[in-house]
Amino acid sequence: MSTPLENYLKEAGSSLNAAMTAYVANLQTVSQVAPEIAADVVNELENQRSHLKLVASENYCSLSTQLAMGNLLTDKYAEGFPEHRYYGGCVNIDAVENTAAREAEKLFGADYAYVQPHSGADANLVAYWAILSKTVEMPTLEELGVKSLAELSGEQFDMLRKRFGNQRLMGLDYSCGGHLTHGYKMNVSARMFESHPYGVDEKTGLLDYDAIEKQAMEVKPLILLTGFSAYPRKINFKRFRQIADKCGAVLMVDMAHFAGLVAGKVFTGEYNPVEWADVVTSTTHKTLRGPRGALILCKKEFTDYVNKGCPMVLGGPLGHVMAAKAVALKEANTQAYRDYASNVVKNAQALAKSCMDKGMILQTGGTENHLMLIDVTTYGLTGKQAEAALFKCGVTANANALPYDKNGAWWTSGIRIGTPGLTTLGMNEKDMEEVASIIDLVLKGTKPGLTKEGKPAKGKIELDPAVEADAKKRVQSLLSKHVLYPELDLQFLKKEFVK
Ligand code: DSN
Repeated sequence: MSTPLENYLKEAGSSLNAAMTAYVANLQTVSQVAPEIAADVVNELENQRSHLKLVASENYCSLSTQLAMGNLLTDKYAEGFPEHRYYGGCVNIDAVENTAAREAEKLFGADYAYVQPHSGADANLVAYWAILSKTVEMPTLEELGVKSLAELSGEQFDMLRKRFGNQRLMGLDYSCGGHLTHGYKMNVSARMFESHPYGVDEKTGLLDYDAIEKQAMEVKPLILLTGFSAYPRKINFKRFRQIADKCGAVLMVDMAHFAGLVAGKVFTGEYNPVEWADVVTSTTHKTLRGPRGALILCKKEFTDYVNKGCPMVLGGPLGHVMAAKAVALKEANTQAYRDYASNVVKNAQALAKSCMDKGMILQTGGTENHLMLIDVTTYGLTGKQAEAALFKCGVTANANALPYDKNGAWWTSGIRIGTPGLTTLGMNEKDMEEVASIIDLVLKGTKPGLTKEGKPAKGKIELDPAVEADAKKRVQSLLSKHVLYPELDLQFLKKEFVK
């Protein structure tokens, strides 16, 4: 019996393409051990091809980026940092990490880049560790009267731990669009620090820089942190720098959501955090369009502290993922990528306008970045209901709390949508009109479901079947004009790998 690769080579003839060949070879090799995993990969391709991806934090990385991860770089331990490892034989991991880090520095104009963090949450922990290590003055061993930390008494150690751990962090409140790791009370960040979150203005939904300044002067945080998971506007980092300088804080920015807009030179000057912050963290897989992972950029005086991220905070770096970060960072330093980043914002603004033309209420009245928050209570729905109805019709989005949300963080009153994914597929401002129209159609055609007692249930929906059918048809029509990874022949992959 011939193998999938042999079948592909025979079928493709002269129309053979490298990406498809690599995919078939990869899946064939995987399926020799775990056919169900090969099938999952193909099913995920089908899933992603058949849904409009409006999750603001997701994207589609290139096949070059994906393929850079499928190799033996995963086999090497390399705790430490380049040329300073806890294992022998790291010369090639050093080369990979150095390439990725130098590419990040070039792309963002940063003094130093650290590309090991496995996720945005990890990157934030490393940043906290580095800032604490650099800024919190600790007694010397001599002052403590010991030759090594191991000799410390329990009491002395507790004293050191308290000095390190009683610092103040001031980040955007989770309920106003901040991230869990920015000092949310249930997150480890709020156990490490005394957390003093700032909010957004209740009427406008915007950051109020004067109010933040007043609060910062009262709190005097060690770290003033900005960045978000759900805020549809630009942030003035120059203003944040002034506030940090005035209150004596280290300025940290988590640019995970909008890193691609910084890389793509859409956010420049006072809107470019790298120019103003001491430490900047980011994921690599959102607008930046790289592999799942993260990085840190910092001013040179933080370099030695950030470099201790592994092993002080992180486990061993993922060599194969750092390789993929290098590929994606190179891709982001091209005119094609800069055009993409600019189109992400154009599309978001077109989508926001079309949504508002349909009567939807958008938080802050629009967007200046890649995302927007829609109040779905005007349709009589919770965010969770809207998310479920949209998903049934082939649209993926997520329920998201609006600032000071009466429905709380689980059911929510809003949905968050964004344009990074659709823009990667090549959709334009005209397509955004159709996307808004589909969202409106679905939400209008959805009613809250009922509990057994006949009361409206916050999590249940009743979706009009005619609306569902129409919306699905329109989603598929849009997606058929913008196929994800057109090099990959889904039907062939299904035939060979999904039994
Ligand atoms: N999960 C990311 C987001 O969706 O914004 C943040 O961690």
